[in-house]
Amino acid sequence: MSFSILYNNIQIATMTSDKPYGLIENGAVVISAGLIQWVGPEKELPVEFNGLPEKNLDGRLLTPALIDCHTHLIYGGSRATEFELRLKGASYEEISRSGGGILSTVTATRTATEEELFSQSLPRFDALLAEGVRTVEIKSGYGLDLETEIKMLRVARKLGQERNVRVKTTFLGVHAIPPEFTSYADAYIDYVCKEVLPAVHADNLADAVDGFCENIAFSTKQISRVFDKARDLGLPLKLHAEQLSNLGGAALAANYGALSADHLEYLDEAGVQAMAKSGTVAVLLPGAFYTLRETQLPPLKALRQAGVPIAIATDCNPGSSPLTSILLCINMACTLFRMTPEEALSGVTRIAAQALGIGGEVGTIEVGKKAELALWNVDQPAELAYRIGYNPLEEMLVNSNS
Ligand code: DI6
Ligand code: FE
Repeated sequence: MSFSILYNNIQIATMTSDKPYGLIENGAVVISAGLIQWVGPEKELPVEFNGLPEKNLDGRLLTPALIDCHTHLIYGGSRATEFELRLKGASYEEISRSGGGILSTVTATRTATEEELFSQSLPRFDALLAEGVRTVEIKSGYGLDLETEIKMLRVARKLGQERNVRVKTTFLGVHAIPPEFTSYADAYIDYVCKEVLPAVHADNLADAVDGFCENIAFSTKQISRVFDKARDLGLPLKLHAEQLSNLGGAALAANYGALSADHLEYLDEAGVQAMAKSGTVAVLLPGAFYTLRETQLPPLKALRQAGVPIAIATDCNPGSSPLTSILLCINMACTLFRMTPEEALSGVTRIAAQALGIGGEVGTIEVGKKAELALWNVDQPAELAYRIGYNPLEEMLVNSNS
């Protein structure tokens, strides 16, 4: 429902880039018709807004609603057994090569009905929303056949409708080589380009296209073929690159003008430069780094120096990152990657929006942006990064014009 309201007595982390957190002390925000109409220090409020219904927010912290810009949260089954195997010494790569890993989730996802997939995924989705998230990117990639990829993407759309939040869907058909195509990866790429991607696009089920560029998955040459097709269809691109080794995937993505390249632990200087040149966002995923007990850190200093925008995300998936907490993700980005709390918060707001191509709509508290705000019971923004396993969300302030 649409209404006009003035919120006052707030500390506002606008997350604009002009000063740390874009912070406004003793601030006020006017929202109406689904949009932010005014934001600034309370004492500068224009007279035209006098007389609006007011709500005093008791000095609490207001941020843009958070954005999780990289998840695989729709899947069947669980990989707890694989977790146990890894603790006994098996590596993620070994498990993957012996038919476990992503392929075991593919079997469970193919077997599940659309309703089962929805009900298994909803609690993961809700866990994210409970911590102030209002935009979630969700990838396919556990179907690897036309029917199941479509089933996953339909469930993604339904989750967004069910909770009335923004879901951006990403087609990740080139996530792994399905069992039917073992030793025929190029034939699988043909199938994806000729049948699966066009059908997914015809049903308007994909907002972007992603791939897994890795020795255990697809080469840069194979990814290029999918990117060419996606570009023909007018779909934005993303890429899982340099997660376990350096194949030059990030530079490839950058050369295609991709929105983001994600993971990036093994990114080299040439990749950093290519991303800087194209404005491709680096999406870092501390949950996967933590779960896989990775020791190679993403090149944070080089990314900063080159001015590459940096987002962070949960990568919520059953294998390498069973993480459904955006606040823990923020904490991990600081503790594991040494990002500053301000960088981490920008990484789940302004820059995460950029990684999804929706930077003009959400991600900061500015006039004209969507009125999707999170109110926190904390004294300063760094507390959102500092606490571990604690959720200080007071409430979501959302104004929709529909
Ligand atoms: N990289 C990842 O970390 C996830 N996918 C990918 O390409 C892992 C997915 C899984 O193990 O199920
Ligand atoms: Fe991922």
